[in-house]
Amino acid sequence: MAKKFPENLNYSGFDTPSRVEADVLDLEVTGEIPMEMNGTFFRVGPDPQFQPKINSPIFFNDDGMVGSFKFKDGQVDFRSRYAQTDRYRAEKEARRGLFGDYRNPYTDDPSVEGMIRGTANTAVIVHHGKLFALKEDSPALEMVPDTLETIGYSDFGGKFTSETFTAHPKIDPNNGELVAFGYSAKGVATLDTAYYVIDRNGQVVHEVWFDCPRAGFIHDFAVTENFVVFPLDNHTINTERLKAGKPAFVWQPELHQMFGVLPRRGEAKDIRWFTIPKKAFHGHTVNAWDDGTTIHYDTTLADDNVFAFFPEEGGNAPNVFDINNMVMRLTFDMSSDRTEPGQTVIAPVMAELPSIDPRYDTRPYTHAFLASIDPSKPYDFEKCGPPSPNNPFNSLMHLNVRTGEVKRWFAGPTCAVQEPVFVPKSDTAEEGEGYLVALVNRLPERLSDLVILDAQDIEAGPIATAHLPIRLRTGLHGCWMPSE
Ligand code: V55
Ligand code: FE
Repeated sequence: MAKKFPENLNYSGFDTPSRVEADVLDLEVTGEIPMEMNGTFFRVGPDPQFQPKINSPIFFNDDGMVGSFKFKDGQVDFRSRYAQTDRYRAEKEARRGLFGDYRNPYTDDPSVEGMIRGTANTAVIVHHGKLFALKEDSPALEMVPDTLETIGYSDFGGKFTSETFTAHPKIDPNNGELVAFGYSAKGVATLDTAYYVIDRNGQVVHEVWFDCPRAGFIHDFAVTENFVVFPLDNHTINTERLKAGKPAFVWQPELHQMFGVLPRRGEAKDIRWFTIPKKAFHGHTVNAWDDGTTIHYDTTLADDNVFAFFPEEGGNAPNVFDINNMVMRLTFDMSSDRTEPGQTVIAPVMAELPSIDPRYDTRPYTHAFLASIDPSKPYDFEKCGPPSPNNPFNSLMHLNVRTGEVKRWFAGPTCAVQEPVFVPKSDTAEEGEGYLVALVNRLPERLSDLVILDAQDIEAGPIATAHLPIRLRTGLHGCWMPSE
């Protein structure tokens, strides 16, 4: 019998389940879409196909819904499709939720025992002409870029044997390599971590297995010309917790943030662990580069547990809106025995979900773009209700990482912004010369807009806004695929 969705912050307001797959040709546009924008903006976020098997407070556990905005000749076409994971297909067949809590197979229906639990809801990337929808507890799910049809989980020619694939692989623009890893690579709560280099044709060319010092989140990582850095945060997971039905991860700040540094073509014996001995929560990698011996790793860093749904043992967690977050540069000196990275503040502002010019990934760079909270700006509580912790951002931000200069565009008192993605103007354009695309949640109208800004002048506001006739729930990460 059909039931209502549980009363739950994640299923209310703008994030009410949508469950709509759509095709909308030639979106209505205010302003002018630049004619040189030829390509597709992909994005993904959670949107449950069915009422969940259990009522859980974790926003990260619903089916991935992939959206594409295809830009051509000044027009934009929208399409959305579910990422058809094994889980999605099993539940569709059963016509109900079969999978239980986040990262907890012990809460599943017995009929799905041993099945890949991934939702493919966290990030999308394009590599060797293929679109991959990613969830860090599962392999990469291959989809067709043009149609958003699902092919299935990929093992990259049989050589990718890790059970998991990060949601934040990096593509090196200099050689086309896809640099990736999986943690809990031999199953949930295992220490095994697998690192892979996949060449521009999708073939695995380097593989390293190592054990992490503890089983915890490694959500993002950093890649430079000569090194990779694995940031291990303060949340840990173990099977006793899962069997007891507790939240999968527990926040243990006394363990401190750890960073495993490996030469990009290194072996397991080469890994060196660094520690930041204070309470902190690293979010996403902005970019990283090295000069041969020193690694510069730019990241967002908060001063407390951003995942309130994974609290301390006993349930203690801060209010998300009280946490201080900033953009930091961590420096790892590989020529000394120091085990603490240097830490300098690039910008002391609340900003997350960074994007850079992809042609500068893994190399020295200047420009970063993020979603941000500008606390000086108003919020229309009356029209919008309480701000959602799933999407607290009211502004897009351009950060010059060399000077620390910040420019922002405020989306308005009834809007929230999602992750911006940078689109280069052309192959030969200078760094940062291009456009910024981002979804705007129009909260009272419950509709979504896609804004397009001149990345070098975001304070001027959108040069074009494509209006969707539907609402796209708060999502996570996106990417741009040029048409050639
Ligand atoms: C994150 C997001 C996830 C997840 C683990 O933002 C970490 C971090 C959307 O799913 O499963
Ligand atoms: Fe992420």
